[in-house]
Amino acid sequence: MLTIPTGSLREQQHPLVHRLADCIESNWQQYLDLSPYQLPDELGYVEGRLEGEKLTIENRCYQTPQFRKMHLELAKIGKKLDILHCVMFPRPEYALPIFGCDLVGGKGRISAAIADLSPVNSDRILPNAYRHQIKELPVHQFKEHRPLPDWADIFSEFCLFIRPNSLEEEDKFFSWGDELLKIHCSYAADTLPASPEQQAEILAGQHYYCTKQQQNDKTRRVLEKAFGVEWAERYMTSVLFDLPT
Ligand code: 18B
Repeated sequence: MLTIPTGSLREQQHPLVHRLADCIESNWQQYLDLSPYQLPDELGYVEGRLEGEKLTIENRCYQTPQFRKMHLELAKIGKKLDILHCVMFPRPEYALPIFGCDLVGGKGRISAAIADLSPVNSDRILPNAYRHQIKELPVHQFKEHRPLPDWADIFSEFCLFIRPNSLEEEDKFFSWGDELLKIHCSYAADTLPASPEQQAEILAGQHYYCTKQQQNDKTRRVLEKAFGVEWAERYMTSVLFDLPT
């Protein structure tokens, strides 16, 4: 069994980032058979400066028989910005949705917390097994739901995008993310490859997902300011949302 290193950047980050990073990795360990995934060499751990603040990016990346790439990225810009970014890209042979999660915060509070299991089949509806289980989860109330931008038509009907308003809401978001991961990882661990026709559809759906995520200007702007336009483009298209082949 592969051992995931403990600690690191998350110890200096917002508690919700820290807890969710640990939770993601423990679900991965518990349900899936992980092996390392090699990111482009110089992009595993990155340091830069943004407006006089130190910017640190730490990437952890794995693959399994069902997942092409499971990426957990933590980033910190001085005291200004704390980020958790996570995407699980299934291999296109499997009819599995894409788990994605982003936490963005700064100065001690989280401003954006988003988690989804995004369908990539042509009808863009989650498999029934997922829908049944998600519908049975406890319904959490949040005071502040945030509107999704135009590019975000990739997300499912269950997509949760909020600004947590209290520790209790942070806990509720954490539990929701944990539940989605448990449903997803346990289903994925037993899933069999799809038919060739379905596989072509899945590949197209994953391409669509990645090209839409690449349009997130808020992510791009942070990276451009710290590392320049070309670097940001390369990072978004080769590390965050590379297209499957
Ligand atoms: N993202 N996010 O991952 N993004 O990567 N993120 C922001 O309070 C980064 C994903 C998503 O309102 C913001 O407004 C950086 C995944 C959505 O227009 C900032 C990295 C998902 C929004 C960043 C990163 C995802 C959003 C603004 C690389 C979903 C709202 C924060 C480490 C599955 C977009 C705020 C909008 C926002 C930055 C979603 C600063 C640098 C996987 C929908």
